[in-house]
Amino acid sequence: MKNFSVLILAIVLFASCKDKKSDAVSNELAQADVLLENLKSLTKKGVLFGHQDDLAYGNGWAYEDGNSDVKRVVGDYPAVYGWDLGHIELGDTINLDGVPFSKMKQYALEVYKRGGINTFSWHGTSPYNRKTAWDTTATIKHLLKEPKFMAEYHKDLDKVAEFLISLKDENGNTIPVIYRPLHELTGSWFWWGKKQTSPEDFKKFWCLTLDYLKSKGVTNALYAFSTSEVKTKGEFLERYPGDRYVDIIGVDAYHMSSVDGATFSQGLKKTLAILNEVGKEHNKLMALTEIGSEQIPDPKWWTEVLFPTIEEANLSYVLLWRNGRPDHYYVPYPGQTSAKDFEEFYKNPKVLFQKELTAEKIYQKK
Ligand code: BMA
Repeated sequence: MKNFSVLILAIVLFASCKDKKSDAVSNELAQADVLLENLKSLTKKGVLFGHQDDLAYGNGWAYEDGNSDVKRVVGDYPAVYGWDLGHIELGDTINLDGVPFSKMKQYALEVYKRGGINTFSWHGTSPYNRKTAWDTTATIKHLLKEPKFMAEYHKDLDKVAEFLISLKDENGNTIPVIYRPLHELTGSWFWWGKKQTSPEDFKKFWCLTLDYLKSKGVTNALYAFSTSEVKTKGEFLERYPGDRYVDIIGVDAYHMSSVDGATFSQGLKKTLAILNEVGKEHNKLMALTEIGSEQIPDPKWWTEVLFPTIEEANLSYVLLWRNGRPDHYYVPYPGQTSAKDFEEFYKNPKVLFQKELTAEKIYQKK
């Protein structure tokens, strides 16, 4: 009897990892698929430039309609806008970095209306002990074994689902977005991290997360699977949940101040070559889902470090991290050391900002 239950459980878990998109395709899903297809062809033209929390705050300002540090320097908005859902699970009205969820929703609509792209990550607190995302207790193991903690996680996902579904335009159409849960999964600093979770448990958890969101009616999300920097293809694929559960593959990579530009570039190029191998074999869109050099001390970082590193990498987008504090920012503001170089980078025809993306009509079926 016991073996029989185990068998049934195994079948259910296995099946749950295979079934995404098997249902009738809804309008919203078709919309998200249009976005995915258009992004795939756009990769041939260039790489989209993105920035976390771009419209919410920047150097010396916060919540001023229309403002953006990127725009202050180059006169154009980024093409991709990152937002984080951390603390939505607590029922808070502002996220972990102080962005009101109501504002985030308003920005996401504004972005969609001008033909930009929204991507969401989730630095969520642990459903096991409610410590921060950076808690390194082996959490997933508990969630999979103990229904009371899984129920907590489901409650968290309910809030995420509610938010994603609420992203609608004036005609009631749900806005397609990129959702990037459980990110930097090959690092060991989040509760879902490598040392805290076996590959099998991670894959199971990824699939049940997506299945649960879908069961709650989320049809407008493309899913990004994003690791931290990896050294081998095996490392990248060890926790990969399968093609049906992933739309975009990516890595997060930061240029630390202790490392010179050439060394950073060389290392990241190796990771991007791995990403390209996997992307080709699995037919996935690729992205640098987070990148940056904190405070950008190198005046030529954009044209001499970033661009040469990503030039041949067939990426859909690069997302620079947030301009959160005077000591924690990743895009320049007027007068910043690298601002002039950022203007040169902007002019590069292979790097696409909002104006170029708007012309592409990314949400329209071609
Ligand atoms: C980190 C830092 C933190 C922030 C977190 C989530 O990289 O920017 O200050 O809280 O991302 O956005």
